[in-house]
Amino acid sequence: MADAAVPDLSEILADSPTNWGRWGPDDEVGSLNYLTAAQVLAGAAQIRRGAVFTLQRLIGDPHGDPVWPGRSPATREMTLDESHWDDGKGPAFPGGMHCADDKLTASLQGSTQYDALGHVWYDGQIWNGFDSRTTIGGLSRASVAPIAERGVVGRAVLLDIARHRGKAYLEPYETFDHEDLIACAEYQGTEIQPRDIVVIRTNHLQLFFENAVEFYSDFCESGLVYSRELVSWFQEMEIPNLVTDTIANEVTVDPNNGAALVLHNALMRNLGVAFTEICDLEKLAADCADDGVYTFFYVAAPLKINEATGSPVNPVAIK
Ligand code: UVW
Repeated sequence: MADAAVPDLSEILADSPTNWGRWGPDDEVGSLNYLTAAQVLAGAAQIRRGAVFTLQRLIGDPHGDPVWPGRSPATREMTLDESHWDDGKGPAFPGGMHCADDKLTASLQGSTQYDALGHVWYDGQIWNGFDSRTTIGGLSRASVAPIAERGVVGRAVLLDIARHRGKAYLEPYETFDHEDLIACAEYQGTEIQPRDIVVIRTNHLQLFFENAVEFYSDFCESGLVYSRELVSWFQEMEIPNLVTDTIANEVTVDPNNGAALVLHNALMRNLGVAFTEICDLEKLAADCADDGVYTFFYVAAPLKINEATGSPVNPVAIK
């Protein structure tokens, strides 16, 4: 239910930049278009040691799966295992093979994931001006499938905001902006280059793993906060992809206007920036702090799921 005291996103974002039409009227991958062959080569040039880091969180983590309030963590169920043969009900394969099968019931936004560009909207239009009615019954425009089809490969930079602030993790409601990203890069001795995939560590989800009940009792994740200047910076820097270790990549409720997920709309809907959420950046961040190198080759391919609003993914960082 909308709160009458909170301005509509159309008001908040009235003068916020957009990239609609930049890649033609049928474009469904937005700022990922910046990831040209030159960016793939610039990314590959970051490989120095052959050190590989996978950034997905474990689905079915015994310590819990952090999800947006209202979504359920994935459940996995065995559909075939040795008990079927114990009970005399296992299939009789010629040669006597036994096997195990299982199935996953999962929210496509409920783990480390890519959002489709059509995942959020306001004013009846999704990314690139497509009608929001194209989301009914499945995203016939700007689903995750076109992102999965092209893949996401390029040079990436880790901005360790928690470390820059001298903290183990950022607190609920704690915000930062593009100036903080620039300051963090300077502190790290790193340059954020145009078309870099921006990877931000807050380690905010440590709070979920310490006490999930408390984490959800007053839910407001730390993260980037909207300003027109921040959106212009993303546009001018031609940032293709925002990757973070929080559930929603931004402060949940904007402290300046009370609206939820403003950057989902300003960056994803309006600029076409791809969002990758709920990453585990701890091992990568420790390595970057250790060798002082915060840039790397980033490769991610969400699953090709027809008309889906998002997809699980296991991004890979290579240094
Ligand atoms: C919501 O859609 C609420 O969040 P996310 O993009 O983090 O899945």
